[in-house]
Amino acid sequence: MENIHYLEEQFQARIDKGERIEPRDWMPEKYRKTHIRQISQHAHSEIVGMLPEGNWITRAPSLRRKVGLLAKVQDEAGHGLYLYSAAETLGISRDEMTMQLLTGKAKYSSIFNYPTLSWADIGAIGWLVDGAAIINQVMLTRTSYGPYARAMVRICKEESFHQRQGYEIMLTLCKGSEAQKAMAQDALNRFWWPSLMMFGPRDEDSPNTAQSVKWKIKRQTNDELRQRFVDITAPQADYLGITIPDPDLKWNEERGHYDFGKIDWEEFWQVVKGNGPCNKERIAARTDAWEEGKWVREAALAYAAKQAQAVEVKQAV
Ligand code: BYC
Repeated sequence: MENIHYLEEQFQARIDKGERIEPRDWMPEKYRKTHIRQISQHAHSEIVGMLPEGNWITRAPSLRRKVGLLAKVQDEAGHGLYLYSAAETLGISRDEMTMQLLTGKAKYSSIFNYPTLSWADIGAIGWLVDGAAIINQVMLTRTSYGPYARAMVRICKEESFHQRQGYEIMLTLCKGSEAQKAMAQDALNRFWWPSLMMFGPRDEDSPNTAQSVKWKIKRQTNDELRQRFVDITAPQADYLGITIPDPDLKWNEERGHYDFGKIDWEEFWQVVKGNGPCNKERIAARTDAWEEGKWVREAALAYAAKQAQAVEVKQAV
């Protein structure tokens, strides 16, 4: 017991000094579990996040838009893979993580349970969802667990391209016909509040924040990041000439921040619990992908076994 306390103190001292924790280093069990939870949920979000956008690849309005969207969706797959690999360094397998997603044990971001109804939604997702993701993830490039922090560096570079492609879609629509501008406004109306929810519950309702800040997993709280997102995004909406659907959104000179209205937390928890507009559809799509990929996994294993056997025979000769 004494020994554990000593190890924990040493561990906290390393974190306080700003040292990175690496896979073979001693770490408290809860630190390991928190990382498995967060990194795997982050990976699942990247993979599930491909679905609402993939929905528009065949219907992108031009070849240029199609190529851009294809590249973005492929990037999300890459992000999922780096993150699953980072989580595997903590002693969980990719199969176990997949099972946790498919059985509802592991969460993924609430935002991907909303439908993409028009092409403007692809613009709004790039602008708002990737914009929110960057704000959260730039913080994570300095997170205390080495493999996670390193994965985040590349992910953030790609997310910044995603955000720009989304904003450029919005800009084009807002400079277009009345109908196109109305489509952009409608997408903003539907994606604004769910984007604010991406940052997670209010700090006072966030059970994980205090410990995660102490371990420098999180360097800023959910509310701090949400405020930063509003401060950055409100002027961008003004530039587009469309209106954020919040009558209480107002610059507060004294605070040096935008004030904003109340988030519907009941909606957030309903979506997190599986009752959002597309939760069932998203999990069904991932379950199909898992089942349809079975033969590929089996073929890869059979091939690896055959190769290993061939090496054994060669060594025996
Ligand atoms: N949706 O104590 P809290 C992207 C859960 S971007 C669903 O504050 P924590 C992408 C939370 O897991 C999106 N669940 O938790 C972008 C916890 O439940 P459990 C992914 C949520 O972990 C564009 C409970 O609520 N980004 O991938 O300290 C295209 C209490 O919350 C949500 C990341 O995953 C939510 N929005 O803070 C494609 C970033 N919010 O686990 C893809 C990494 C909270 O105890 N993750 N919950 O059962 C994080 O930074 C943190 O995990 C969070 C939550 C800020 C999200």
